[in-house]
Amino acid sequence: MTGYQGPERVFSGIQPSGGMHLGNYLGAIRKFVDLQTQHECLYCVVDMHAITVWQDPKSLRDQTFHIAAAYLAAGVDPAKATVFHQSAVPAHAELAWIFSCVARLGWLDRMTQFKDKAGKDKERASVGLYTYPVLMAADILVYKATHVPVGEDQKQHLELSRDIVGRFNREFDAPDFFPLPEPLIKGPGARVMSLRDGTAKMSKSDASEQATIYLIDDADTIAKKIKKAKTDPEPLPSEPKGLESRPEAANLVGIYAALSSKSDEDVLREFGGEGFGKFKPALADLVVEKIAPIGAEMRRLQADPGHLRQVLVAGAERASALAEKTVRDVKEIVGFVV
Ligand code: ATP
Ligand code: LTN
Repeated sequence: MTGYQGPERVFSGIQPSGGMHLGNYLGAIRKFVDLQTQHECLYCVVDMHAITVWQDPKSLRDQTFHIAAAYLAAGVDPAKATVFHQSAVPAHAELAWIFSCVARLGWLDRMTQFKDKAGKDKERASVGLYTYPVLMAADILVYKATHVPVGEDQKQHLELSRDIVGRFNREFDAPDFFPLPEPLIKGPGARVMSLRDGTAKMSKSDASEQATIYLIDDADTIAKKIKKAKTDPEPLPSEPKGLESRPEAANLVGIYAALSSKSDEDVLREFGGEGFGKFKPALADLVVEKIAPIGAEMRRLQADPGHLRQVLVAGAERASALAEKTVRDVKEIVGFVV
């Protein structure tokens, strides 16, 4: 618990580390759009996080514009929400250093994403990949954000942010200083799985292009990927219980439900007893209807990187004003000469 009394604020970020996909849309960006009308929101392109694994400098800038384009194309309005890139606001890195002196090695040792991403040879992983969740905590707390819309995979990182807040507020005897950020995870689409393996999450970095529906895919490509998606030979069950040991079927039903704002029950009421020969074309039509227009708008926006740059730079200016105030106060609390 903290005694934080400040305003509610939403923060989230996406790494410019590859093509935006259906999982990013359903798990994150779609929520960003819904939240911007009721809350003060900041949406960041976290380029400093992206370089925790190698990024070719020749493509990083374009990838940053790609994420910004996805935000805007999906409906994030820079007049309502602050859209910016992380590296333009040095306060994130400053607070991350202080937080790295608050977080304990034991906490970071438990992070499953580090284990997954570092793979077998963790001696060769960057130090940044290891301290990644500390920078993430700084992203959120430099704005004293109270709510963080993310997909299911970020739950553990959010818990670490909360641990950092608890320890900071306690150790420095500043019980009201930082809020405990709440993850906003629930809802259909919080965990979209690969089209090739219903037990692995859909990811920017999947080796198979066929596993992932990119927001930039055209209608034809989307339809082909869904047609080829891995399934089993059984017809769809008439109730969600029947999906329990059928991860691929569960994933496709989940995508249909998330995009049509229905429950799995409703979808199975409609398609229960049908084979994939009937369900897949219906799903392909729905994904094309909802995603292809976003892709088209992204292409239009990406053709004018000058405009995207302006949006990011203006956003960074607004974000900096908030972030610098927090860092000044933190320096005071920690005992630095200010
Ligand atoms: P990578 O898989 O290469 O690590 P990513 O696709 O997970 O990258 P991130 O930038 O790490 O992309 O995630 C951006 C946002 O999208 C986060 O909120 C994350 O939780 C969400 N997200 C990512 N993949 C999925 C998914 N398969 N289902 C639901 N949400 C997802
Ligand atoms: N780790 C997140 C990206 C991220 C983020 C954040 C999300 C970096 N900083 C702050 C929410 C809040 C991911 O999706 N991989």
